[in-house]
Amino acid sequence: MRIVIAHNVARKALAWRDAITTRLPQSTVVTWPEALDDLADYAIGWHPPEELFQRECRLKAFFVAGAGVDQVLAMRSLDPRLPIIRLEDAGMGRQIAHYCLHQVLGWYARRDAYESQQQNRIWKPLPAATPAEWPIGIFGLGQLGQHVAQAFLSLGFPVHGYTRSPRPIEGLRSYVDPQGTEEALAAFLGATRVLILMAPLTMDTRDRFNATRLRLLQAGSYVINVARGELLVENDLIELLDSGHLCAASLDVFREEPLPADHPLWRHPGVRVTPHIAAVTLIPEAADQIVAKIQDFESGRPVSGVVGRRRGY
Ligand code: OXD
Repeated sequence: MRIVIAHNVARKALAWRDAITTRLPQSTVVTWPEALDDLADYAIGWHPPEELFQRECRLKAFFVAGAGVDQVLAMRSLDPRLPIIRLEDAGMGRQIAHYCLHQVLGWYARRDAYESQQQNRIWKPLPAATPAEWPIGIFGLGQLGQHVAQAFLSLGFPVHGYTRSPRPIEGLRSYVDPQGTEEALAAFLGATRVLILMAPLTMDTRDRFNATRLRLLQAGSYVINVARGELLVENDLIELLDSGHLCAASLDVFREEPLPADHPLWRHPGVRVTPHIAAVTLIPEAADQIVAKIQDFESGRPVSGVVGRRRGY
């Protein structure tokens, strides 16, 4: 079997090559643009170049080496029949849950207020919160969203989930909305104090969170974006933070990455910026999963995680 790795970070491409070679010692694994003696059977990649799909025209499948598939689906040279297979959790759910818990528990425990009191040597206990006052709203209940939902439920937070298809999770209040209606979204937002964006970037989710929809959140709400920057209209978020309707936001993803040095989000007092690290691909876990899927593919067994091209995830 011939496998080509096309990762935009050279060091990671080599790590992927080694991880796949160890697991499939009979295969020939190279990193792009190195050529094989014949066309490749499979490619594994992250932000691959357009030329990959022009040269490797006999791929049986392309495996995305990360959570989101939007950048691959946007490629012009992609054959519409080529199966695109995404990672299914592979250790990312745990990481994203930790990221979101860290942000919410900091707000909940009034971290900023106590930090400022410490700077001014003020000893003053503030009223303690209860989880019931902090309803969490998760927009997008795929595998990662479900992981985050379970993490908050286990700590006693009320959790609301907005989803296209039903996800039976005990204790979760779900807003199942196959048509993407404004009514269901408004009901979900109205019940939410911390909005966590976890949905993929598609035509339906792009720019979904503009000023009009963010205003539907309870006054004094919080926003976490660990999905894609394009779900959120950043200037509208800033406007609502400035007006006081929103208290704070933790953003791990941005419309432009790296976030430009002069972008107002860097300096906004209500915003915490992290450089797209809420979940990183853990190569050993991801390689185990991809190799198992290649073996399923080769033996004609069904393979999970195949992206629906029209759906966009
Ligand atoms: C992503 C990733 O899809 O980092 O954002 O995997």
